[in-house]
Amino acid sequence: MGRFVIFLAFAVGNVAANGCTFKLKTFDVKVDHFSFTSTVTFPLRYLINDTFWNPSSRVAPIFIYTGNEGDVHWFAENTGLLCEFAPYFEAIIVFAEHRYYGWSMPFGNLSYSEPKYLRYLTSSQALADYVDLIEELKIAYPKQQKQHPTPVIAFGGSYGGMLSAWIRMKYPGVVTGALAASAPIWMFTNMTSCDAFNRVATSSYRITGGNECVDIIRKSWAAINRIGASDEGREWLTKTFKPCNPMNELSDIKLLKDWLVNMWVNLIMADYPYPANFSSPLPPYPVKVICKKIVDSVNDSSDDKQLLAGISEGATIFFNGTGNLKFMEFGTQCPPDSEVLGWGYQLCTEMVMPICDTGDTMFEKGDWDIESISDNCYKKYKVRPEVNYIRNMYGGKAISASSNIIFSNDPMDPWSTGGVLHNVSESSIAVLIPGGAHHMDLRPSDPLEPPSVKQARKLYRSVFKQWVNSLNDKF
Ligand SMILES: *[C@@H]1O[C@H](CO)[C@@H](O)[C@H](O)[C@H]1NC(C)=O
Ligand SMILES: *[C@@H]1O[C@H](CO)[C@@H](O)[C@H](O)[C@H]1NC(C)=O
Ligand SMILES: *[C@@H]1O[C@H](CO)[C@@H](O)[C@H](O)[C@H]1NC(C)=O
Ligand SMILES: *[C@@H]1O[C@H](CO)[C@@H](O)[C@H](O)[C@H]1NC(C)=O
Ligand SMILES: *[C@@H]1O[C@H](CO)[C@@H](O)[C@H](O)[C@H]1NC(C)=O
Ligand SMILES: *[C@@H]1O[C@H](CO)[C@@H](O)[C@H](O)[C@H]1NC(C)=O
Ligand SMILES: CC(=O)N[C@H]1CO[C@H](CO)[C@@H](O)[C@@H]1O
Repeated sequence: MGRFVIFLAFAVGNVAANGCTFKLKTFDVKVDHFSFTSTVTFPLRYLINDTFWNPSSRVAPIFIYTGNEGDVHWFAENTGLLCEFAPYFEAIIVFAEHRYYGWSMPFGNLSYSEPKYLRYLTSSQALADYVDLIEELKIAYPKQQKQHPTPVIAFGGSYGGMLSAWIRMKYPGVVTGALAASAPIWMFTNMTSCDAFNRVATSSYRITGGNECVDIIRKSWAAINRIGASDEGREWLTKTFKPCNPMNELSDIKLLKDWLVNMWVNLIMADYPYPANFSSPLPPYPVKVICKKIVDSVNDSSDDKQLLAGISEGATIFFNGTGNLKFMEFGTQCPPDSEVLGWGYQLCTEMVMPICDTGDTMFEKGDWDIESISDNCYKKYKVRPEVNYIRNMYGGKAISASSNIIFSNDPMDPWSTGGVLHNVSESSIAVLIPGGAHHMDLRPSDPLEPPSVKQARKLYRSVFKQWVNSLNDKF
């Protein structure tokens, strides 16, 4: 995947993304927003479509997607809501790229090379980037009637949704309201119990993939431990799962298990009723498809190898839909990937999200061991996580003073265990979307999506109208 090549191959031009087309632009932001002594800047990338913008409208807003941990195009391609709403609201549409991802590297190819360059990768710096960009856009796109302020609605899904909620909480004078879709802002220490995530994931698999599938996945961890104990077994695992490099060490087993855990989590998040395309194309209802493949392939066998071979066939559907994949992305020698490195760093600093397992789910039993996580973080990045950082920075559960935020969640999405599932104030509300998986409400509308998603969009439209109107009523 080698995302580092992206900024070398960068060219300004037009980009098509999912119905809307965008202009790709850059905007210089400070490397360190929280210092007056340094004025060093770097270009942050964003996508913009101003076709629907109506400067003579009293209420026409800026819609800004507060980009998360990846290339900005990826979010534009998988988010349809802004484009679908823009003509009605006569809005400008912007997708902003998160610093240290995609092409937006504060120190070019050195950005990930040393702690002194990586230290500006924080959610607060990213929010400050977006604030400066918004203020710049307000100037670049003035209203004809100067007394009319430009409303701003922030959008985001997952970590991007956390950012959209936080930017409204932190900068209420800049951002009028926020849609935080599947945003686990309470996935932090002492806000949710650490075993909830795996429980909800397992329940979802029981419903969508069936008990037999859950049973096979549950057994797979011990099977990997048994086979991976010998050199010969690891050779077999290497042949079967095709990591970037041979699994020579005993410690490589953990990488395989972590990679599979990630796959199961990503798969349930992406359980959409229509075909989707992430790292590779996925069929509709991919959980059902992949579980069926695995169950058929294991065929009631209790043989470790047959069980794991079945799992690897499922993994092939998930990752290798193109048939072009050379190896699976796990191992100690995979090519560097800024998404993996960057998110890894964020997990090692601010994003301390405890997940544990009591041994009665489809995942492996395990404690949340912050000491060993901290030591690994230090080894890898020379930093240690601060468990209460996010709570202190963004309010934790004490957010009843917030306003104009929609938190949307499918209660069967495991990330909803860290989501806001009840109304926290008059205008910071929770919307539950059964069957909505991980932020399906942001994705392009599709005839196959469940009615709950259509209803949620209807509600968003009327709530957004209130937000933009109420801002202007004050003038
Ligand atoms: C914005 O998207 C629409 C399609 O929905 C397209 O017609 C228009 O040309 C785009 N504008 C820009 C500036 O790319
Ligand atoms: C960064 O890129 C320059 C040339 O563009 C190259 O000379 C240098 O070795 C690269 N540095 C790293 C750390 O990759
Ligand atoms: C899926 O996405 C990849 C990369 O984002 C792209 O190269 C490919 O053409 C897409 N495939 C389909 C079927 O849309
Ligand atoms: C499944 O197992 C049964 C009995 O063990 C066997 O007869 C059958 O051929 C197997 N099916 C496949 C597809 O391997
Ligand atoms: C992906 O699929 C192709 C075609 O079936 C196969 O040759 C290749 O080995 C697969 N890659 C991986 C990593 O499984
Ligand atoms: C929160 O309030 C909104 C509107 O007042 C309502 O539609 C919604 O059902 C409430 N959400 C929950 C989870 O009670
Ligand atoms: C579930 C959890 O993480 N509980 C912790 C909450 O905070 C106290 C004091 O810091 C800890 O002792 C608990 O373990």
